[in-house]
Amino acid sequence: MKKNIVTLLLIIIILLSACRPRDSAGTEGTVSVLVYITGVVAGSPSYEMLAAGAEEFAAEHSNVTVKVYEAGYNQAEWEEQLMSMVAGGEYDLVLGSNPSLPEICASVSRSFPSQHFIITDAQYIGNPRISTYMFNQYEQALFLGYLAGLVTTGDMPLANASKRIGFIAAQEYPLLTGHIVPGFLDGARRTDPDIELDFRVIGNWSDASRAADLASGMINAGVDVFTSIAGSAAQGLVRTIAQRGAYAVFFNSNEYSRAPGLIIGCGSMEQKKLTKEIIADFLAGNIQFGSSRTIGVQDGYLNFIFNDPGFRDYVSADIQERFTVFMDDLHVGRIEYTVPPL
Ligand code: RBF
Repeated sequence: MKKNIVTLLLIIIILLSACRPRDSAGTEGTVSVLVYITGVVAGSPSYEMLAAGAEEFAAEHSNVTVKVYEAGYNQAEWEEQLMSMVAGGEYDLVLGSNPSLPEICASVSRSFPSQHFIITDAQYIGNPRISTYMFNQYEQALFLGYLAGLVTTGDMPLANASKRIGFIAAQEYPLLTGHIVPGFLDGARRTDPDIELDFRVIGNWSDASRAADLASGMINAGVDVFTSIAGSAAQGLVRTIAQRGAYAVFFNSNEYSRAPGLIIGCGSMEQKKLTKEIIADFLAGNIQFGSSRTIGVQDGYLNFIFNDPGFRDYVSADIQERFTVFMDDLHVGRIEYTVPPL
């Protein structure tokens, strides 16, 4: 009898603790974060910065633990994997970075309604457990496109007579086709309205050989300046421009040293800084769930990396000068542009 009562009490205690509402800082002021990588960390700067930011924050705060989980390239499995990761209720926060993640989180949220999600590189409004941060990638595409336009119409050694620039994408998705590609072409055409964009799609985020083949075909068609949104597959583009001689500009991170003299422009995205700020805000209970924030050049989350020999030593002086004026104007809001609705 006594044993039964003890067992019953134990069950009640366990049930009560499982049902206890959690505030954003967890139950004992500790926070357990799952960094859910929709792909593979290595070779994708946006994921590398997300994981590094979370791990660095955990190293600086003893009350924060971080687990980085790589879900791999099979997008059909992401929802089921995330569902099983959060099923145990051990994570106070799921952090991710991918435009397609909020929908998946919303679906998981229906089964686990108390789970909190914060997703960067995405826009989603209206779910009380999901908060998103969107980089203004139209803006980054605009200034990288402007530089590509100056180079393809200019007289640097590898620039040819055709006004043709290239874009290699891993796959098509709304943020890419709605903001990044149009922004890149808009920027380029501000230097010369006759510029054409050769846009080609790899089909996945890892096939560097296919990216190399596409790049080679595009060089044959007259492309002399490339960009890409292709994760680790972009290595194939780097290989081809080194073999054949062409330029490239890169989004989000410092890639100059991968092909000095050929990678002549790199944007930067402050994803690591943002990740650390997000976890700090979550700890402090300062995240506005249900809402989305857009951040760009004027907020200091997107920029161009001027201070690198890859730009300083290889881009002609007149192009550096014209591009610097454009970036200065962008910083002070003197460049007008319209971001299309997604
Ligand atoms: N970007 C990467 O760098 N590596 C990836 O593996 C990757 N996978 C993606 C998968 C999907 C379904 C989508 C929609 C985007 C992916 N991105 C990836 C793009 C990334 O989220 C971001 O939009 C670009 O890196 C531009 O900042």
